[in-house]
Amino acid sequence: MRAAIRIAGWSIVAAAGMLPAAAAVSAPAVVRIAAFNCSLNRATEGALRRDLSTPDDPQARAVAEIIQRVRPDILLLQEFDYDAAGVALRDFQANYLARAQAGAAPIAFAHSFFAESNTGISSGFDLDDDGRVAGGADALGFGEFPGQYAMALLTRFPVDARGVRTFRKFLWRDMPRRLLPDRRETPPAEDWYSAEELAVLPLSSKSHWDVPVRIGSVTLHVLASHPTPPAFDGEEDRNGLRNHDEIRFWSDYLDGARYARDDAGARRAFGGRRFIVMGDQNSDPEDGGSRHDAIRALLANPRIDARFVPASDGGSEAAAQGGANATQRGDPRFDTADFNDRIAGNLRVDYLLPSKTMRVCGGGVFWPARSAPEAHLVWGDRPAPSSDHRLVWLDVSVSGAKCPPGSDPKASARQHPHRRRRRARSSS
Ligand SMILES: [Ca+2]
Ligand SMILES: [Ca+2]
Ligand SMILES: [Ca+2]
Ligand SMILES: [Ca+2]
Repeated sequence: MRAAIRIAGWSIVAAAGMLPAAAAVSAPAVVRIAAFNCSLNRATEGALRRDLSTPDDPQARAVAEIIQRVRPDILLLQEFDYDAAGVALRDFQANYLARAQAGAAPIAFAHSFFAESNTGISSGFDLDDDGRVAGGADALGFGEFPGQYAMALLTRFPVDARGVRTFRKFLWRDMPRRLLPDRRETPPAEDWYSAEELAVLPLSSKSHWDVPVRIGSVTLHVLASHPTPPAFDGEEDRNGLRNHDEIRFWSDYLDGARYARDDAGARRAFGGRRFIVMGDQNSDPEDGGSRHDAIRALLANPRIDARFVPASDGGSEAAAQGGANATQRGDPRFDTADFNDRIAGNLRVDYLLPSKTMRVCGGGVFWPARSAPEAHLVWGDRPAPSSDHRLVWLDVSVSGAKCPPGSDPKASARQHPHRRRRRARSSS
């Protein structure tokens, strides 16, 4: 039995009769955190709910099997169509995750968080300048109906509902040093959008969430967002610029900026000690059509430990698809999405970026080699059997304590020397 608690416009679905937070789940030494753009979006409103109302949707089964194979404790799903009552998310758990897929053990998450998305909500303006007010590109975030391509968080650990902040409504024009698109033919700079349009256009194409998760006695802030793809526009690059600023939001947030009013009206600096920036940023640091400086700055943020990069064998193998892949600079082992090779090629766009206050013990990208037993879950003709993105995971010692034996040696080998150096410095 589950109860939906609605607070200030967003909902939390929690197991009824839940124990107090600290008693619910004791803190494990290592927590597995995953981000998965699972492509559980549909062309029309209600279609995902219909597909998930039975246990038979082949794509949802493949997505669920991947989750059951990796077995994360905290999982961010992206491109998961929103419905206000959380029916699709509940049915995905009951009809897919709770059922063994191809022999994999069922998996349950006691807690979840989801909220409205700007996608598909009409702006009332002709934002893409095609002469009419209609279609996904005129919405507050690209989408054909409200909540298409939304996101949802599933977690074994309780969400601190009162500590949640969302930044769905924060206006792009109110971001300092924002990069607004320009219409080259007309004199003022940055005039692609009118003042009236800028008065309604949010920064976030879906939403930006700060969701505190209580893991035993410590709090982990999940910082989740899904910036718009830097494509599907013209030379004004309105989506590329928005993608850049949506990513830059987190750099500013971690740096203590207080310009952003959250959806409850509060402006205050981020005070979290442990956090993980996660999700599909739609930007590769080396390749593809995004403005790379925002993602590079985030990767280099002094509070983030981005040294360990999740990788896969399948990503390497998929680079042989050719096209754009042939001229890319990034290591294909780090790719997390299998895009059209005539346009973008395969890219690293899905991230888990933990705070330095924790310790990375391992991780990976679920992209098995073509000869591996689980290959059928990701390899295949378009559309892919599960998603065009791959699940990315990280094993994290949230307390910062040493990784237990059996952790990924590559990760711990990189962690230990740094730790020793830091200790040496602080004791001198
Ligand atoms: Ca239009
Ligand atoms: Ca202009
Ligand atoms: Ca490809
Ligand atoms: Ca690549």
